[in-house]
Amino acid sequence: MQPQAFIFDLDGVITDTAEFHYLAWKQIGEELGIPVDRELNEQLKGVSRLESLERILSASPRPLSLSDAEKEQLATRKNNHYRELIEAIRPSDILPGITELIEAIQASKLRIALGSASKNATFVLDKLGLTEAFEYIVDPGRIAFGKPHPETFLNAADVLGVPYAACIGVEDSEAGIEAINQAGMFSVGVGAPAFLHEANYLVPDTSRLKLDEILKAYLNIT
Ligand code: B16
Ligand code: MG
Repeated sequence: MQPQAFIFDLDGVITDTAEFHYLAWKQIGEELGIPVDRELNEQLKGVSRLESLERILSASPRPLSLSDAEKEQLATRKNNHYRELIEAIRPSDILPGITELIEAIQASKLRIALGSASKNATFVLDKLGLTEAFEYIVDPGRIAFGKPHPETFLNAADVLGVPYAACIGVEDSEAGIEAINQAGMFSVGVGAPAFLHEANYLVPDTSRLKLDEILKAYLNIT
């Protein structure tokens, strides 16, 4: 089958907002007496705000029992801090190689959608000046099951009207790679093999994302 569409993750793939999510959760963790280190953070990438909080609470060294209202408050505080951190994002914060990759995809007449779990995704894309590049942006508020469930990616393909097997998903998170694989799509991972070994094609960082290499790998596997 020939590929027809790319579905991109946002945080950690298009721009380094994954680091800002980490810093914001780390601050909440410090308030709660729960160390949020980079290893725990790998389990938070791609996962919704409330599910991320649940995973942090599960890592607590002492038993914590919080009401739903208290959890909502913590999640809101995390988001307020995150919003402060992303306020200054500019087009120069697009990660290396991404602009070139998007241009190459457009020149090849392939379709492009965004499959992010973040409710801040449209804000970030606007700041980066990239909104127009995406034909469709998944609204995570309308997704019942977040990553690692495949619904985010299936929704993008359904709206584009492209068969799942003709889609290529690009992700920096373990949960996201699982979601793409479960969707029956070709998965491209950006990051370390320790976390992303299930990816069909893996690069260490975004500067290594080259359209011709990705298409070669896709055609070899499908
Ligand atoms: P928000 P992605 C995900 O975005 C992040 O990786 C994850 O850390 C975050 O918790 C999730 O979005 C929800 O984000 O709190 O802004 O709604 O990687 O799927 O683009
Ligand atoms: Mg991500």
